[in-house]
Amino acid sequence: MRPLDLEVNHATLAGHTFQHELQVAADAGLLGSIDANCGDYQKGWDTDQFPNDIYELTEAMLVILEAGGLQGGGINFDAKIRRNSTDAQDLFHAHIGDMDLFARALIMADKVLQKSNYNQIRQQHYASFDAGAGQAVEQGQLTLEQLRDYAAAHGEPATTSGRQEYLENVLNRYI
Ligand SMILES: [Mn+2]
Repeated sequence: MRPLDLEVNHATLAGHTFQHELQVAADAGLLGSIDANCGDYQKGWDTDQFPNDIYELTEAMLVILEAGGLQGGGINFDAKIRRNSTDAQDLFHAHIGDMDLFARALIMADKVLQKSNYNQIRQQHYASFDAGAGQAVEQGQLTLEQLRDYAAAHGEPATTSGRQEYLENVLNRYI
C-alpha cells in the first residue's frame, strides 16, 4: 500500500487529534507526508489555515521522530491565508513563520526524546504489554476467554498512575 498523506484539518473534522492520525498511520507503516494546516475548532468545515500551535506541532514531531521520519514525503502547506489578509506580505509571513514553527517543533521534540524521561515513563506505564499475558494479548496469542481466565485467577491489578500532568509539564518545559 502507498504511504498516506495526512491532513491536519481533516483529523480535526473527524474528531481526532492530529497526533492520533499520525500515530495510526505510523503504526501501520504508512506515514508518508503531511498536508500541514490547522482548522478552526468553532467551525464545522475545512478552513485550511496556516498552522500556528507550537504545542500541537511538537506533539506531531514526537510521533514523526519516533516513527523514524516520513516515508519519502514532506510537509507541504495545504493552507491559505485568511480572507482579511490582503497584503502581498501576508503570504510571506504565513510561509516563513510556519517553516520556522515546524523547525522549532522538531528541535523541541528531539529535546524531549533525548533529554527527558518522557519515553521512559511511557514504557513503564505500558510495561505489562511487554511480557507475559499482556505481550500475548498484543501479539494476538491470547483469546478473550483465556484473558478472562487470567483476570479471574490474578485478581485486581495494582493501580499505577499514567502521570499525564507530569508528562504535559515535560513537554511544556521544552517548548
Ligand atoms: Mn483541507
